[in-house]
Amino acid sequence: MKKYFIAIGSNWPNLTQNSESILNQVVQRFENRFPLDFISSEILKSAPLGPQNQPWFFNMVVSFQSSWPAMEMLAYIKGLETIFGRQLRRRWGERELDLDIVAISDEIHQLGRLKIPHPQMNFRSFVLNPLRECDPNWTHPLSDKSIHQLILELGENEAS
Ligand code: PH2
Ligand code: MG
Ligand code: MG
Repeated sequence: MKKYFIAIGSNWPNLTQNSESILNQVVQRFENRFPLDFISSEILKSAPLGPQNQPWFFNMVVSFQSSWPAMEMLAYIKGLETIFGRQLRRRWGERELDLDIVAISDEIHQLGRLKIPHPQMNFRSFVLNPLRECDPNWTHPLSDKSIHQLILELGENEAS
């Protein structure tokens, strides 16, 4: 068993649901499928990183135990993005649903197209803060920094 941390984001409605409703539906799917030690953070609203002419994002993180290999989990979350109406648009642009594997216990994957921990996580407070809600004891396996330390450092960089 290993502990998955998955970031969920949305800033665009699909045909039938707004972003908040999409997030709640997705959380339910994850909880039904992966009930073991399932935890979800609060939903937070954050200003868009990247192009500014798009709505604010709704972001959160869920964590749970699973023995699934990373590539199977990647296929599963890509399937969910499709189910919830994800359309191909500009990079870092608006999206109905974005699911990213942020971390898997203390695993490091650096080869191929799946990088774990997510290379951008340290720069994203909308990932770090919800992750800390799920597991305040998580440590980044590459830098050995605690989640608390990463949040402090991000705050210092943003202030400068
Ligand atoms: N995701 C992006 C690009 N920009 N900004 C916020 N606030 N939240 C996101 O989840 C996000 C973003 C591409 O994945
Ligand atoms: Mg993303
Ligand atoms: Mg993504």
